Amino acid sequence: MARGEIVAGCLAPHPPHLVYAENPPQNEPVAEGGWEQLRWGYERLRESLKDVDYDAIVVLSPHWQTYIGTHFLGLENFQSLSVDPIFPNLFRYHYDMNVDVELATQIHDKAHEAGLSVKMMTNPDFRVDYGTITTGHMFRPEWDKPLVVISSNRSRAYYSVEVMQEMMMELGRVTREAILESGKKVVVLASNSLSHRHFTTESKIPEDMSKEHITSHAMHLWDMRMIDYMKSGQCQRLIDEMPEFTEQAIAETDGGAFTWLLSTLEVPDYPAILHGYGTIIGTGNAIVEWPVYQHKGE
Ligand code: 2X7
Ligand code: FE2
Repeated sequence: MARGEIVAGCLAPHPPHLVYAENPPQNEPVAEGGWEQLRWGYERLRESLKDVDYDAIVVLSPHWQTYIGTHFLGLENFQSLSVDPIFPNLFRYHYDMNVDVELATQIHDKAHEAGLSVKMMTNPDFRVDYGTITTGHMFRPEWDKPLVVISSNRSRAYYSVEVMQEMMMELGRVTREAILESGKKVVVLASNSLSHRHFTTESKIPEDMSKEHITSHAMHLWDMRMIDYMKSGQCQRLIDEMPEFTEQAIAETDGGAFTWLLSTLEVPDYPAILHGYGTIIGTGNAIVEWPVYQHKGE
């Protein structure tokens, strides 16, 4: 069997506002647009990968929170209505999602062998979190590729950012190994915002873009610093500064997805492609691609 490969890795944030503003048939609320900078960013990401061949999408979402170990969706199909608990006015999405259970089990088993606490989630009534669904929809609205969905074990909340990083570096390493052994071509996605300080009230028309901006200059500076490292291929600095960034920018990197992503890509030293940056209810969001397919054989 040919060796598998990770063809690309992406930072692919999941504010439900993006799906709301797109008005897809699966979502009940209706919007007059909004957050175009980010939605155009997702368009550019999809365009960039349109000729890249892959079999499955592996995503880690901070909104599937499992406090005892890392869990993996473990059934072939999940269908239900997903409602955002904070923004039920924006996100009531009817999803129908297929899972690559074989690959999920391979990653699960590798993680188990490495001593990580893991579990396959096989409850047919389980409701998939809105982070996974929003990233899944914005990355590939056709839903025609199977997903592997990985939970966030919140080790930052139980221990510290440093412990979280160690665990996510290891989870990323075994994810990569399992993918290479699987023979499959895969895209890996970290579903998270950067700075994550929200406004505490919503404007009357949520998509009124005259009200949208970053919550503070400090958050902006942190986001730009991290993006600069991505664009200049300095991912080790991202890892090194993740503790300060996560704490000072209240960043959604606390869920471990970004550290895990960088580890699956072996902490790249080549430039990432920034497809878009924008704020959503004050949080900072970047759509970024590491085009591994361009660096084959290096
Ligand atoms: O989950 C989110 C998020 N990360 C950022 C902004 C708004 C809503 O939901
Ligand atoms: Fe979030």
